Amino acid sequence: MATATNAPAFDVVPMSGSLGAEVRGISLEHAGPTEAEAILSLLIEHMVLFFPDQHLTPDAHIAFGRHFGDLEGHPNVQGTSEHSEIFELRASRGAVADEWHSDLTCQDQPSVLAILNMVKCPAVGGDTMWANMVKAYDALSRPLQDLCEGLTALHDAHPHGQPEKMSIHPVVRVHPVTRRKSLFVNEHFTRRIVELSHEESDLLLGHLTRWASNPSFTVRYSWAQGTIAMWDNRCTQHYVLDDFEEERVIQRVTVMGDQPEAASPARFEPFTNSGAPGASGRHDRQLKAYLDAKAQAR
Ligand SMILES: O=C(O)CCC(=O)C(=O)O
Ligand SMILES: [Fe+2]
Repeated sequence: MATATNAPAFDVVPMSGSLGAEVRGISLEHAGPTEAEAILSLLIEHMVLFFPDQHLTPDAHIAFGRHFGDLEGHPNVQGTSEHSEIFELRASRGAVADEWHSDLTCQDQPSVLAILNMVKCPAVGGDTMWANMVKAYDALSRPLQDLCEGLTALHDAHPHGQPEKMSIHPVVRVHPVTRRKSLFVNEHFTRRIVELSHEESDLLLGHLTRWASNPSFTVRYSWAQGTIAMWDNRCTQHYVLDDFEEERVIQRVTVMGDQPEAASPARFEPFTNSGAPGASGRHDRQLKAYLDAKAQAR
């Protein structure tokens, strides 16, 4: 049971040792500000929440999302929903997010949280996994934590067919509510550690993105139609298993307005070698183009 004084009592069952809890005993359709506040504190504690048997209409889904901030459908990908606040994805095979990611880190302001409605799911397969990025950071060695805290990384919207859309974020960020540090690079959107050479960046990014998906940081959820899931996008990553044949339809509302805060100020200059006459200069071109455009915009 949730324990905060005067807070509504829900049944809360943790789903793994790392993150995630199933919440019963609440109708999200009838949730008001008091329930929303209690849900938000549960979300901060468990990072991802699952509410089975909700069967929300699109309007009720949007109304529930509005308790938590401004909504945006999807800035880069055309969904199929008639409601602009809802991003809908239909898949019968493939076309699922089967790469680990936090949502929209290709933007200067990635999403704060997402609320997903499982409209139709296969009888078997199509589970989603989440990973706890606070744990992923905490379990790094001290020297690697120290190195990562001084670094930033370039993210782009290549997975959305728009590689020219880029943003730079700290490799380690601080959660605005808990003040806990978390690892903030992902295999889907992150291209390059800005302050390292491309060879060093490949090595470190490869390690960090593999590390972030270590099974002991994760929870795996098997869906039923009508379940609502809600995740804190600031300190988690997720991954959808592409192992199903039947139709799978999700609708998502996305709460925007997050500005990632660095755990410590950048300590090093960007590394670009793109002026180099040799073939190796090409590896730095994307980074150089982004830094030049930023400098011009100033
Ligand atoms: O289909 C899912 O389970 C999650 C899809 C996803 O990555 C998202 O909605 O951000
Ligand atoms: Fe996602």
